[in-house]
Amino acid sequence: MDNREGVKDFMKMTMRWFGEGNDGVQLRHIKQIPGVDGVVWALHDVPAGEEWPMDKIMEVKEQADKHGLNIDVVESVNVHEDIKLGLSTRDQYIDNYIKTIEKLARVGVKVICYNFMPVFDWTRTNLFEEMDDGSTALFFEKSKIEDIDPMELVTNISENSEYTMPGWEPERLEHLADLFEKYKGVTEEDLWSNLQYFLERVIPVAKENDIKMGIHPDDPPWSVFGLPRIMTNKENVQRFLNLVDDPYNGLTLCSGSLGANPNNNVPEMVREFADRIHFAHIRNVKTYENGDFIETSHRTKDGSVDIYEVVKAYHESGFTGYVRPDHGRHIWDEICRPGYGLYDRGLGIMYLWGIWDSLERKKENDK
Ligand code: DNO
Repeated sequence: MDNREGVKDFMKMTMRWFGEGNDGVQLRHIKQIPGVDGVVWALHDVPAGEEWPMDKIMEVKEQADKHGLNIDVVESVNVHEDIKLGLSTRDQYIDNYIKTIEKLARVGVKVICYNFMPVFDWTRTNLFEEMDDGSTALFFEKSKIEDIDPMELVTNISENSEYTMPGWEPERLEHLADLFEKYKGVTEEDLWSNLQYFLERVIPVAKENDIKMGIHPDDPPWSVFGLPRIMTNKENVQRFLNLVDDPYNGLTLCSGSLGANPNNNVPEMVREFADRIHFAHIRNVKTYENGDFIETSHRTKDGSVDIYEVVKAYHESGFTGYVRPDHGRHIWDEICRPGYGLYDRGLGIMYLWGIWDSLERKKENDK
């Protein structure tokens, strides 16, 4: 029995899981990490824009149930490019999105994470950058991205990983040239209005089904390859929330994505948007003056994001939403999906609980 059962005023810790047998991290491993109650999941083999099949959803539920883990959070139901592009074909894809929301509600899903980044989801230039201690981590080298052809980057990334990474699905990226062509002339303002169109159709359905939608910020939070990106900073997050001013239109606040830009004050954003944050990704990055960044351990001292302050901001806001440790480094010779090993994410979870529990104890003692 989890000793947090019945405790209502705590963050709810989860861990991302890619399916049994799909990578090294299995439900029985996740279950052994203290304070983790659920998995963050998706049907990774269903292409964006298609309706998710109920039998496959049920299969996930049954597997998780066996381990006593909840499946409250889905990351991601991906948004088809035609929706982001505002093409006339978008309505059929939005219809499918809506049907998926309704099906997910039937198995008790509470939060759906998605993003609105054109073509590329998260972008890095090296998946296994060596750190001084011999561990490796995801790295973004700004000058490299300015010079590299997007197709070359896709090839490099896929050749360096035996896994298909979320957001880097080959069947989508094989149409890269065509996609770039379609995005020619699409401005940030176009993206805003296409996002609004999507939200106006989807949020009422999410609300009816009691599922909170949480958009993920752009990673990194600036334009790559000349493509427009809009979920990048505090002002734009506020603008997003105003597009449909409803609690069901909320955020997946990712400290590592937003934190890659040193001008973003993540703890401040947590405090400001706490009541619209449904899902928190908490991880650290070390940023450099030239715009490069590397993913570090969660510990405040190791990176540029003050994770202690981030957790404190959640704690003081009375946050009871879902959290995941997000990415980790690759340590102890673990062979794993880039960013998603068991060991460093497990360490990250314990750091986050360590901060939370000591803040909680202090609050109790101060009463
Ligand atoms: C990368 C993830 C992203 C994230 C999506 C949300 O590891 O953080 O792929 O899941 O942007 O839709």
